[in-house]
Amino acid sequence: MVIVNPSLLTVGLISVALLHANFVMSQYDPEGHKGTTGNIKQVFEGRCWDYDVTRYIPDLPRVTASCEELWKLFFKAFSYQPPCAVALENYQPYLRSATQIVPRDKVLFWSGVFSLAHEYGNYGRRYVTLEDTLIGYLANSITWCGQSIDPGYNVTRCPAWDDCPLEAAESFWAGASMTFAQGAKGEVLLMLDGSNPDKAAYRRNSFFGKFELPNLSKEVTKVSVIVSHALDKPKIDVCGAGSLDLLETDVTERGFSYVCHDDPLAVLHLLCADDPSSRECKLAIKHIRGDLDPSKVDPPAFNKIQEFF
Ligand code: NFD
Repeated sequence: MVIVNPSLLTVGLISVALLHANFVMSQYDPEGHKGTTGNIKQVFEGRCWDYDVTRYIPDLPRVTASCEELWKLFFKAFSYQPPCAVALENYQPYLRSATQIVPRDKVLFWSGVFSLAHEYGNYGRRYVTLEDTLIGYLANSITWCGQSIDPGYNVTRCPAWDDCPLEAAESFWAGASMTFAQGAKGEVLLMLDGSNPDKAAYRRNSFFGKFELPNLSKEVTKVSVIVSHALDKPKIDVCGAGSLDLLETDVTERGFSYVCHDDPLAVLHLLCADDPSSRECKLAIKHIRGDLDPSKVDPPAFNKIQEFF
């Protein structure tokens, strides 16, 4: 029988964590090699019209360029070109025309936690991600690449990002990430995955590490980090150790202040809403109701209480 110090248990229960499969959901399918998304022009322009009507985020400035103009600039950047040789600069006219400056203290970056970050940001209402801005919204989760012959884009197969250094979509996201970081102001938030056995939470070669952190504007004061952990899974990367140590160094060397929180309650509650039957969420519920027998529960993997926001 495991005897648990009740105060330890209390603290541990509150530091419940996250899941991998659920919050690492994004559009990337390594085996996919799909061609350019069907009806890409209509999808792009339709999204653009809809962004102004139903997706409009009150604090973000409206873009003056028309949806047709934006499509032309985006298409020109990669069409009729080899898919592996699209320079970041090609997207500059589109990026310049579609840029919106995000209000101070509202920018949210993420690595490995696509779904969770967008849920936490409430799709632009609490925090604004690149994909909540028009630049990212129009391109998110679609595939594209060029070819020299008509119609100028390949409908059957686009290379994987890892197959070539300047893949059409990878160059886009690099340029978009830089632009997004250059416009950030005040305190920025970064959400990371602390439960991936194959990828460190912070990597210098991630888009965040390569294109966002190095391009943060001088108007940024602080980088506030949330490390999320999959519910009932080992906590591999935590604040103050491993890759988070490296992140603190990289952030403070650039003159920003740094703070890091493992599994803040607001994030934990989101995870428990998706997976209330996980062991950690069930324990938390029992604890809240006061009907937990401490002698029957193993201590959690780490014991930090995080009161955050
Ligand atoms: P990540 P991160 N091949 O989760 N952002 O820090 C293909 F095809 O590791 C947004 O690198 O975090 N896709 C988007 C890949 C894309 C590959 C890039 C690969 N080898 C950057 N590697 C976006 N919305 O798609 C990674 N990906 C794709 C900006 C895959 O879709 C955001 O502002 C994965 O979900 C955010 O702050 C996504 O790239 C940061 O950079 C992110 O990879 C996230 O890039």
